[in-house]
Amino acid sequence: AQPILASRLKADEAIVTAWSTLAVPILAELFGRAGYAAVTLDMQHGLHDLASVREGVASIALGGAHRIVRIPVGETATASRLLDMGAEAVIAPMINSAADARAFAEAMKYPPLGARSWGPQRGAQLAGLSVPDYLVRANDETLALAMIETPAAIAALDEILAVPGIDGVFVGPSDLSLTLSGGAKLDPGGEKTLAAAAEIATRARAAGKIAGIFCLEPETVGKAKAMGYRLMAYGGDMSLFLGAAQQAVKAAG
Ligand code: 3PY
Ligand code: MG
Repeated sequence: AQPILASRLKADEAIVTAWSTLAVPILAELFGRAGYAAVTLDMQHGLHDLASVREGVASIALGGAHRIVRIPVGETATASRLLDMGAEAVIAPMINSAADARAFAEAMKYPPLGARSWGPQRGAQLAGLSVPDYLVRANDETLALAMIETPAAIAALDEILAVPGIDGVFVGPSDLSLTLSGGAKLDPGGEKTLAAAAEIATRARAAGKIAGIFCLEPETVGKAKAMGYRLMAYGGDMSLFLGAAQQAVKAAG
């Protein structure tokens, strides 16, 4: 049987996910070949659309990594479609209230937990499951991760964590720093942001839920792990490519 992202995270294993913003499926595959345990396709700020995600999740599987997708704000119907296409986890940005969390969980989970409509198609195939097995296992083995990136979300955190079907949280430190400072500054690695992140991880773990976070610096991955985070995003295709290309130009000059 193939490894299951949900099982690995629930067993407290640390997973680093690459961040795919360029809508080029082969790049998502190459992340896995490079050794990343997971790849996240970003439909919120990245260039991904449904067509590139449809091909991208299959490419991630070909590269041997776990398949995660981030939806645009509020697009809960898209979350259901992404599960049908084979995402193992969906990250939903700007979950600021228990009501936001309930709408997301409803799209992500089959009854009685939620109201996901039936038709897993490619999802069952990529999970390596028969269709009847997929029904039995999908609610436990696909993850709904709610992004915590505003003071409102922090205020509602315990209620968000208590929503049935929400498997964990995922911190967006850039938006969090922007909203915590009232729009004054982006400070994803700042003291105040990290203190808030530490608090979010503690509360998530206390609720028995998974904690994930976006990391802009490699050092933040270790710091986040020490705080209790287990899903860390680090490494984006655009900046990695630009950095490597700049080095090549320099080396050839
Ligand atoms: C944030 O830092 O706000 C994010 O959403 C990371 O992608
Ligand atoms: Mg954000």
